[in-house]
Amino acid sequence: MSRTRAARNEWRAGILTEGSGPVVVGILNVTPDSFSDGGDFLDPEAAAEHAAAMLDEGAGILDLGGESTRPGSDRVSQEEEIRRVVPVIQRILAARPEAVISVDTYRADTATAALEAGARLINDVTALRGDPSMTSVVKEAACPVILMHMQGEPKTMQDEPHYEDVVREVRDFLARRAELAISAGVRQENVILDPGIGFGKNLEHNLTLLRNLDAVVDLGFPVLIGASRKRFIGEITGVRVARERFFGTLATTVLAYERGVTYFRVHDVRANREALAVAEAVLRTPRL
Ligand code: HH2
Repeated sequence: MSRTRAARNEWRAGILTEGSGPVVVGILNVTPDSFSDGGDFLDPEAAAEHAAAMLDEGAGILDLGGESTRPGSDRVSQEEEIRRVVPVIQRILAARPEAVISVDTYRADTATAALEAGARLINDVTALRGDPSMTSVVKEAACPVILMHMQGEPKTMQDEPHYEDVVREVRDFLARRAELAISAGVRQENVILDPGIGFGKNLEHNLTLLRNLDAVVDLGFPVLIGASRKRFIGEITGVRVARERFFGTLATTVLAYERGVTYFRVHDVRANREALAVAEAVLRTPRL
C-alpha cells in the first residue's frame, strides 16, 4: 500500500473510527420498483430484519432509499418517500441503536425527517442540485453527505449519455460541487464523493471511470462507489438477473479499493466484506 493511500484511509467522514479500513454500505431499498431488490423490503418489519442481517454481516453503514433512481424510474411524492423511510429508520434503531444509517434522497424535507428519526448521513444522487434547501439541511445537521455525479436525470439518463472526456468531466463536476458545498458552509470533512456508476453512463463510460478512479480519489475526499449488480456487469458477464450479478460486483469492489475508494455501496454485504478483507490483507503486506 502506498503511503498516500494509507494516509487517505485514516481520514473518515466524522462518523467512523480513524483507520477502520474500507466500509461496506449495505443497500436497503424500501421501494416497489428498485432494479434488483424492488418490493423485497416494503414492509418495515422485513426491512428491519434485512438491516439487522446486513449489520451482522459487517455493514458499517446502511443506505436506506424510498425512491428508485434506476434508469426510467418515476418519482414518488415527498410524503410517500417519508412514509416509506422514517418507520424503517425508527424500527432499525429501536433494535440496533448503534446502527449508522444513511438516507438516499435529494429532497430536503425527507432528509430532515430522516435525520430527526436518527439517520446520520445524506446520500444525494443530485449532489445538492435537486432541492435548493438541501445544502442548508446538511450544513445545519453537520452530517456527512455523499455528492454523486449524474448526467441528466433517472427518467432519461441512459437514453444517450455523451462525454468528451468522461473522467475529466466527472472529476471536475465533483470538485465543483464539493467546493460549492464547502463555500456554503458544509464542513470539508463531511464531504464524500461518488462518480455515479450507471447514472447517465454507458458501458465504456463506466469502465473508463472504474479504470481511472484515482482521478476522483486524488481530489482528496473519501470516495464511495456504487456498482453493485448494475447493468454494465450483466453486459460483461451475460448475467441477466440483477441479483445474480454479485460475482461480477466483487471485481469492481476489489479494483476500486485498490485505487483508493473507501465506501462500497452494495447489496451483498457478506461477499463484499470478505473480498475486501482479503484485498486489505494483501495490500497491507509490504511490496518487495
Ligand atoms: N446507485 C443507486 C442508488 N443510489 N447512490 C450513490 N451514492 N451511488 C450509487 O451508485 C447509487 C446510489 C442505484 O442502485 P439501487 O439502489 O440498487 O437501485 P434503485 O435506484 O433502483 O433503488
